[in-house]
Amino acid sequence: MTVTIARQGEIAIVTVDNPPVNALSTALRQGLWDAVGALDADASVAAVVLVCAGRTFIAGADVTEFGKPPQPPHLPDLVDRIEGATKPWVAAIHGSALGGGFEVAMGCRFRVAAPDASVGLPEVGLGIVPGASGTVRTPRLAGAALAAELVTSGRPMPAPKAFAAGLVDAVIQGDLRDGAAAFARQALTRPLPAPVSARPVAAPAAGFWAEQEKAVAKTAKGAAAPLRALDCLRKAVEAPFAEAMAFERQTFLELRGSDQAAALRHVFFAERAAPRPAALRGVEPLPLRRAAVIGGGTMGAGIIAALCEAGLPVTLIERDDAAVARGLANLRGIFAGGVKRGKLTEAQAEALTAGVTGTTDYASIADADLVIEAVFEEIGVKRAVFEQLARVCRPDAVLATNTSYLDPRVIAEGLPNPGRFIGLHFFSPANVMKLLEIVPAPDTSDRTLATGFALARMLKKIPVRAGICEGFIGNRILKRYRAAAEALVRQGVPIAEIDAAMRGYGFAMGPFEAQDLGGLDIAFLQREGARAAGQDVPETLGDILVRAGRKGQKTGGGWYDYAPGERRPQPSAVAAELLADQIRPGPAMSREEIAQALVSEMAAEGRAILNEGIAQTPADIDLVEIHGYGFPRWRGGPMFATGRKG
Ligand code: 3H9
Repeated sequence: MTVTIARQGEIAIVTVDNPPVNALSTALRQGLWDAVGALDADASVAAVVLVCAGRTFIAGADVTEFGKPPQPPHLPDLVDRIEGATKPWVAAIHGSALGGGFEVAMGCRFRVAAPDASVGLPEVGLGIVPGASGTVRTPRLAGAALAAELVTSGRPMPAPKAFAAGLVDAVIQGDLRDGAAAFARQALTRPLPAPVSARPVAAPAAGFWAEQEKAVAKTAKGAAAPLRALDCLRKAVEAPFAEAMAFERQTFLELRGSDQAAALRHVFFAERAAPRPAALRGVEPLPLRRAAVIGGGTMGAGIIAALCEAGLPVTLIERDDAAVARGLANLRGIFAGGVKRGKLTEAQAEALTAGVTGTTDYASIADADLVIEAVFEEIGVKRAVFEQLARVCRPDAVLATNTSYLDPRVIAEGLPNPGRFIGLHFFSPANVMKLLEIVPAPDTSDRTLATGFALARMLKKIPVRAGICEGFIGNRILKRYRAAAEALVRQGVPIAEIDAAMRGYGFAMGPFEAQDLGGLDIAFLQREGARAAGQDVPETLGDILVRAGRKGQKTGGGWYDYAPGERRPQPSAVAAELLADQIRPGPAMSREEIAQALVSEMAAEGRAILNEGIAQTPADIDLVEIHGYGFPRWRGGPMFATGRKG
C-alpha cells in the first residue's frame, strides 16, 4: 500500500509510503487520487494532513517512468484535484519536497515543514521544466523573482527561507504529524485562504525578464531547460492560469523527450550508482574517526579542507616547521576564500581550522584511521613517506597515495600489510572538485576499497574506480584530447577556433586556454622525465612553446599572449611564428566538426580504457569527464554523447 489513511479525530492523516524517496509512480498518483475521493465523501473529515514515511517527503516524479508514455492519472490533474478537494489539505514536509512533490504540496491549501526540510524545483537538472504547475503556482505564492531563482537554478531552499518567502505557512518544531494536525485544527477556526491557483501574481519590475534571460543564459552554458523554465514563468505571470498551465505542460513534454533530458537522466542515475558499487555490497569499510595528510601544498591543503568540512579531525605532517606553517597558511587561505564567497562564516572557518593539527612528528599519527599522502610527485620522496608510515601507523590504518601519474604499485613496494594501501586521486581544488578516482593496487583488500568509497560518500564526492595505467582514467583521456587538439593545429585549424568550438560545445574553456591557465610546464616536465627514462615521447607543440619560455599565463604567454595582469587570451604572433613550420594545412573545419572530432577522440580513448579494464563502465568514464574535466553535464559525457550509453 503506497497510500494509507488514518484519523486524529476530524483530521484525516494520509501517509505516503513509497520507498526509497516517495517518487510519484503511477500507483502513488492513483493512491492519492483515490484518497481525495474517499475523504471528500467522508462527512466526518474536516481537514487532511498529507505526510510521508521514510527519509523524505515526495521527492518528485518517478524519473524511471520518463522513458515511457505518461499514464493517467497525470500529475497536473492530481494537483488540481487536491486543490479542488472539499476539505483543506495540509502538506507536512520533512526531508525534501522536490519537483512534483513540491507541486503536490502547492496543490494543498497549506504547507508546513520541519525546520531541517527543504523545498525546490530541481527539474532543470534533469533537462526539463516543472510539469505540474511548478512555474505557474510558485510565483503566485512567492512572486516572480523568487520563483525565477527556484526554477532556473534548481537549488532547494531550506524551510526557514521558504517560510520567509511565503512558500510554506509554518515551520513546525517537534513531531511533524502532530504539529501539522494541530495546525489544521487551528486553520479550521479561520476563513480559508484562496487556493494557490486563484491567487493574483504581481508583474515584476520593468526590465526583469531581459535581465533574467541574460543571467540565466550565462550560467546555463548551452543547457536548454533553464531558459525554457523562464519562458514558462513569464507566461505564468502574463497569461491566465489555464493558458500558463497548458504552456508549461507542452514545454515539459517537449523537453522530456529531448537529447539533453536523456543525457541528464543518464548522469542522474550514474551519480547515484557510483558511490555504492555492487561488487562491494556487504563489505564493511573501516570506520573513519581521525585522518592525517602528508604534505600541505595546494593539493594537501585542499584534501585537509575537504576532510575537515566532513567533520574529521586531521593532522598535517610536513618535513619542517616552516613547511607546517606554510601548509596551515594554505588551509587558512582556502577557508578565507570560503568566507569571501559567503559559503562559510568567520566562526565556521575558525572552528574548521581548529580541527587541524600541524606537526613534523610522524609518531603523532599512530592512531589515524586514514592517511593520505600528497607530497611532491617524485617516486623517491613518496616511497620515503610510506616507509615512515609503515613504521608508525596502525597495521589496519588505510594508507593512500594521491599520485596522479606515478605507479601506485611502485610507491607501495615492500609495504607491510599491502592490503591497506590504495590510490585516492583527488582533483584540484580538492575541497571543491567532486571527482575522486579510487585506484586499488593488486594487493588492496576489499575493506580498504570499501573504505575509499565510504570516504567519498562522507566527502560528498563522486567516486570512480580506476585501474592502474599512466594517468588513470581522466588524465589519460586528457592527454589524448590535447594530442588530438594539437593534431588539428598541425592541420592548420586556428588555435582560437578550437577553443571557441569547445566552448560552443559547452566546456567553460577550450583545451589551449585551459593549458595556459594551468601552465604548460607540468605536462612538459612529465614528458621530459619519460624521455630521460628512455621512453620514446614525440615532441609536442607544447614542448616547442615551453622551450621558448612560453609556459602560459604565468609567463605572459603560452598558446596565446596576455597583457600584464589580464586573463583574456589574445592570438599570439610569437606562438604562430614558433609553430609555423609544424603546420601542413588541411581542409577547413566548422566548429561543430572540430568539437565532434575531439569528443570522438575522448570516447575512443574511453573505449580503450574499458577494454583494458581500467574503467568499469562507460558511465564511470562519463562521470570522470563531467566531474573532473568540465565536460558539459547536459551532453551526458563523451561515451553517452557518442552513442555508447552507460
Ligand atoms: C519532476 O518531479 C517532474 C515534475 O515537475 C512533473 C511531472 C509531470 N525517481 O539520491 P539518493 C532513487 S522531476 C526515481 O541516493 P538521498 C535513486 O536513484 C523529479 N528514483 O538519496 C536512488 O536509487 P537506488 C524532480 C529516484 O537520500 C534512491 O532513490 N525530483 C528519484 O541522498 C536514493 O536516492 C528530483 O530531481 C526519482 N525522482 O537524497 C529529486 N529520486 O537506491 C531527485 C531518487 O536504487 N532526488 N531516486 O540507487 C534527489 O534529489 C534525492 O534523491 C533526495 C534524497 C534529495 C530526494
